[in-house]
Amino acid sequence: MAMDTHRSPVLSWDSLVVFSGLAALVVLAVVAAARGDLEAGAVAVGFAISLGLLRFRAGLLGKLGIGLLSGVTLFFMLTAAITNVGSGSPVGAVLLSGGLASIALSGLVSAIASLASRKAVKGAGTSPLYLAGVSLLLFVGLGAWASAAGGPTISANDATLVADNVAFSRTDLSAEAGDVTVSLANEDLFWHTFTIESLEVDLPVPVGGTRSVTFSAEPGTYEFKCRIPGHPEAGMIGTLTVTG
Ligand SMILES: [Cu+2]
Repeated sequence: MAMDTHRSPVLSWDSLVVFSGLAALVVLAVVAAARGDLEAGAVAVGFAISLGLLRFRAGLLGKLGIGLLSGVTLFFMLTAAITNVGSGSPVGAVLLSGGLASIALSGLVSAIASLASRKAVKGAGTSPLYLAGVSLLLFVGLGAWASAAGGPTISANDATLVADNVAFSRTDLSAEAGDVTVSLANEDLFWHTFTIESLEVDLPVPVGGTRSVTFSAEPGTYEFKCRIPGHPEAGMIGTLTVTG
């Protein structure tokens, strides 16, 4: 064999950055198109721009962009996947968030490794392959865990809300005084909350998840909102009327 393995590694950090960026772009674009999810579309555009920037200045800005977007995606998707499993969400919701978390893990680490080795000799041997393997294991592990954890458990509720495309399905809720239960299903790719500050109610709901909260309320009107910055301004705000 005359092949020089140092000069043609099986998988380099540089190529893993590109693979991860492309994979994230494709998954996010499909989610954006299939669900009409504006935030997923925005992040997909970010990955597309970063991939384009890889062509300039030795890829510095592109790698920074992919690393940064991957880091944010990893944080949100991994916490979403784990809490989804913990609350028995559908396997599909766990696989979507788990898959994105896996892709983002590989994008983040390969971008850091690639940036760190910019001035060193290119070609990192088998380390990128190990990382790709670890990402795949994370994905398979989350999927298996979700399958074993069983289906969703949704109880009867006084009020049921859906968050879709940075909007609540209803902005007027009513309930009788006493114990009030509200459940929120999040059909977007990013977190939303059901928050009533005056009652100290705060229910974070991850991607694809459904959560319920029970609180006691006296007769009156209460403002509820999603406390993610920018979301109340986008219209995620409403009124709960409690009658005696
Ligand atoms: Cu929100």
